[in-house]
Amino acid sequence: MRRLILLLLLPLALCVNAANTTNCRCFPGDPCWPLPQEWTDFNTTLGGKLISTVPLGSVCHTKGDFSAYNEHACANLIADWEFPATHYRTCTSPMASWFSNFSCDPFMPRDSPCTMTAIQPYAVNVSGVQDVRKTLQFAKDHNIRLVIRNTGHDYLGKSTAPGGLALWMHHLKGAQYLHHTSESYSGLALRLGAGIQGFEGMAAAHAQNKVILTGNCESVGIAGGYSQGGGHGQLASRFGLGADQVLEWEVVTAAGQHLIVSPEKYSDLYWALSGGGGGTFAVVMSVTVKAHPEVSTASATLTFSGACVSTETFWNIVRTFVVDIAPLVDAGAVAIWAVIGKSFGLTPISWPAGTVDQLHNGLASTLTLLDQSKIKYAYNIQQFPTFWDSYCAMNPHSNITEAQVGGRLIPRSVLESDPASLMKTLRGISEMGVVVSGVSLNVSRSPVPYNAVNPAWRDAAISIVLGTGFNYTDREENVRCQSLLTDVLVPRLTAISPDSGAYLNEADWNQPDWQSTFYGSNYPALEEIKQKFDPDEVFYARTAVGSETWSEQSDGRLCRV
Ligand SMILES: Cc1cc2nc3c(=O)[nH]c(=O)nc-3n(C[C@H](O)[C@H](O)[C@H](O)COP(=O)(O)OP(=O)(O)OC[C@H]3O[C@@H](n4cnc5c(N)ncnc54)[C@H](O)[C@@H]3O)c2cc1C
Ligand SMILES: *[C@@H]1O[C@H](CO)[C@@H](O)[C@H](O)[C@H]1NC(C)=O
Ligand SMILES: *[C@@H]1O[C@H](CO)[C@@H](O)[C@H](O)[C@H]1NC(C)=O
Ligand SMILES: *[C@@H]1O[C@H](CO)[C@@H](O)[C@H](O)[C@H]1NC(C)=O
Ligand SMILES: *[C@@H]1O[C@H](CO)[C@@H](O)[C@H](O)[C@H]1NC(C)=O
Ligand SMILES: *[C@@H]1O[C@H](CO)[C@@H](O)[C@H](O)[C@H]1NC(C)=O
Ligand SMILES: *[C@@H]1O[C@H](CO)[C@@H](O)[C@H](O)[C@H]1NC(C)=O
Ligand SMILES: CC(=O)N[C@H]1CO[C@H](CO)[C@@H](O)[C@@H]1O
Repeated sequence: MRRLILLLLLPLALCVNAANTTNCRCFPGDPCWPLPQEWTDFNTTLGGKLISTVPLGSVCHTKGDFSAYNEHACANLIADWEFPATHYRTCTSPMASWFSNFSCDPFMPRDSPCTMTAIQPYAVNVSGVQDVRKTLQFAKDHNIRLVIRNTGHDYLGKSTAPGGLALWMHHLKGAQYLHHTSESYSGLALRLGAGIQGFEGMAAAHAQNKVILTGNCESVGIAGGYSQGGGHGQLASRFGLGADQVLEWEVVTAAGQHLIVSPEKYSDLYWALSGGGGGTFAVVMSVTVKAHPEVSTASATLTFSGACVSTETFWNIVRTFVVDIAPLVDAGAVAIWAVIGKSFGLTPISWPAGTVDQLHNGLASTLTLLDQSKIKYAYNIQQFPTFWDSYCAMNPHSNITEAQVGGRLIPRSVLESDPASLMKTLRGISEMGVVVSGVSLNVSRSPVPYNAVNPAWRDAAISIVLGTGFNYTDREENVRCQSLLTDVLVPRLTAISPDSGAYLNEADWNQPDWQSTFYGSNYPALEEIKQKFDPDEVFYARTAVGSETWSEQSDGRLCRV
């Protein structure tokens, strides 16, 4: 009897093996792709939480599998396109449109076909640990590419998976205020569900008269790519990066284990998750972060145009600003600034625990030069009773970034020893019509926190992000701008900062040597931890640790190299 079963099973097993002789993830249309009934059964085990994705732009198209043209709905979609909420409310739409690959693009002619090859066809609307476990199992059983999606802010396409299945974390919205006691920290903390976004986390902290680290863009998630990838914000000079705030991660591992991970328990996984990048080590269900006391905050915005002065004068003022704010930054301030052509905007500089007088003094050299150059400027400086008030009043609402980006962390040593060559480089880039933005901050910490944050962050004075425009209708132009970033612009920044790196969340997705650039000397250790906790490589994200063992084909199919 036993022998008979074996004999019966043998051809079946062969058949399963033959299902894919190539080393690729199963792709829609392949014979190995689950049958409609299998998806339905999977949906039943999930209690109906499986979503068959419909591309956002379907209402703007008359052709293709997903076309559902509706003039009014399409006009509304285009009007709201730049708002992050248009995308983060969906389980598919990436804010970096490059990763939708111009399919179902609302800006394309309405008769251009709406298909869905570049984004994931299915998502699971996660509401708990069991949903994650079942999805992991289904993806493993059917050899399907899995991706973790939170808000879709990612610039590098890490939350988008052609032919894949997404774990959509957005609805895990719990927030809990607590006392946390461990060997390394004893104090107040917030436990935040994986779907909590900056504005919700800040509000939860504010309700207790506390603050937590969040991004400048209020809709970036906290537990996902932000805290796992580093995470800067206006409190970073005072308290460190987002990853430095993490006390505990609640995770589900690739093997389906539900763990609480901390510097004391599963310390290697804690280390990797805290700065080693999202989407690759485990599925985070919630994060517990330090909550800090509120403080009175001084903050200022400054904008001016150099249209009526020489380029020389304009950049001399920019240099004065960038160099002379260093003492403010060391004392706890963070400045968010940008140069677009001959316009400069500081939006804002904020200094928790600083005073308006001190802040004004720190900006005095810049203002004096503006006066001497007879440049009109808009300057607004205020003292706020709390950081919350400052953030609400001074921080502009962020739209999605309609640009392709490249970035570099500029070390403090470059700013101090050779500001002239830094400025020459930035000016050269700016004169090519590229947006140059900077976040000036000081996240040096002593001792260096126990986590996998790229060591280049600890020496950095500025995180520079370059933006070449994004054209929704001209793919070739974007390809050209992308090559410009990869081949010309970012290398110029690298040339003046050869030993530094880049912020893995705000960088060129095509960055050569991304392992050392994004992760620094931590890469080998991160690879080992990836091997240990995800030996079958269930988790894959572009430029994530371990992702070099896969390559994406032109149709989006993921294959082992
Ligand atoms: C307009 C804009 C402004 C920004 N401002 C800032 C800023 O001020 N400071 C800053 O540091 N960054 C900023 N960023 C970058 C931001 O931190 C990254 O885009 C980050 O990856 C977003 O994380 P998310 O979870 O919200 O997004 P997603 O795109 O959904 O996910 C990003 C990555 O995290 C992974 N991930 C998400 N959730 C989980 C989870 N629960 N478990 C495991 N992995 C997960 C995903 O798989 C993916 O790899 C900004 C981005 C944009 C577009
Ligand atoms: C899953 O089931 C729910 C509830 O029955 C249904 O609304 C949804 O459309 C189903 N999803 C798929 C992909 O069929
Ligand atoms: C943000 O997007 C909205 C909607 O597209 C637009 O009206 C607004 O001008 C944008 N704001 C900025 C600062 O670009
Ligand atoms: C996802 O699940 C949440 C509950 O966790 C529910 O409120 C929401 O409507 C669901 N969204 C979709 C698109 O199914
Ligand atoms: C940060 O500030 C401290 C002084 O508080 C200084 O010693 C250190 O060099 C600064 N680091 C950077 C990278 O600016
Ligand atoms: C995008 O490209 C098209 C075609 O080349 C061009 O007509 C259009 O002006 C471009 N749009 C922008 C915003 O640059
Ligand atoms: C993206 O678009 C290009 C050009 O249309 C196409 O060749 C390619 O297969 C697409 N890739 C994906 C992942 O959809
Ligand atoms: C049986 C099966 O699904 N085979 C697929 C394996 O992957 C290749 C692409 O690499 C597909 O073409 C096959 O259809």
